[in-house]
Amino acid sequence: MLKIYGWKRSRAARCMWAMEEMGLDYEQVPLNPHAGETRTPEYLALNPSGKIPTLVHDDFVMAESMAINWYLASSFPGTLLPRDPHHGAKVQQWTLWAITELEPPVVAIMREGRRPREQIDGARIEAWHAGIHGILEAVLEPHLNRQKFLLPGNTFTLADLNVASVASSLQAFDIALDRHPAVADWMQRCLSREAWARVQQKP
Ligand SMILES: N[C@@H](CCC(=O)N[C@@H](CS)C(=O)NCC(=O)O)C(=O)O
Repeated sequence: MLKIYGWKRSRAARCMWAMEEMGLDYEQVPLNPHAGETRTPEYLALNPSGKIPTLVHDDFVMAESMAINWYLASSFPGTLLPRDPHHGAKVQQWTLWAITELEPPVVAIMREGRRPREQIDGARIEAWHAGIHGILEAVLEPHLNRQKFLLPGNTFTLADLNVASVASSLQAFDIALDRHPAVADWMQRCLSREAWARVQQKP
């Protein structure tokens, strides 16, 4: 039995996306952190950081969305995680790039936007925007100009899912992709997948 804790407006969405891609049967417990639902003693016993997502697979408990996705893709083999060790390593490379290079400035912009209007530092937001455009231009755009998906072989893999799940919030923070047409096309390919559409129907 697979159970994922977290509502879709969180990093739990990327884990549900992975399970939807793999056709797995799972239960979602749509915890809302803004309502204190991640700070109950029951939830803190599962995940002491009080963050979502958490995956429970029978009696095995996992935190950290990207580690959960690796666990899912390696426990339920399919096309998301290629067998070739070079490809598996590339999945890790892209995933780490997404969470260490791309996600931090996106989260910083989100947090800055939550401050009282008079305290928002527009110059800092602009610098984060410039940084994001810089790495998209230097890393993702040239790569996706050469191939349809992140790994060789024209196949959607966990690398695409993990990176697109981070990039899916760019638009919400006014980071337009029209300056990066190959990235925009790839995002369209990833986010038009039925599995992602099914996640959007969740609470
Ligand atoms: N590195 C963790 C981050 C988890 C995280 O920060 N989750 C957010 C929602 S996306 C959360 O639970 N925030 C509520 C809080 O910090 O209290 C992961 O990828 O799973």
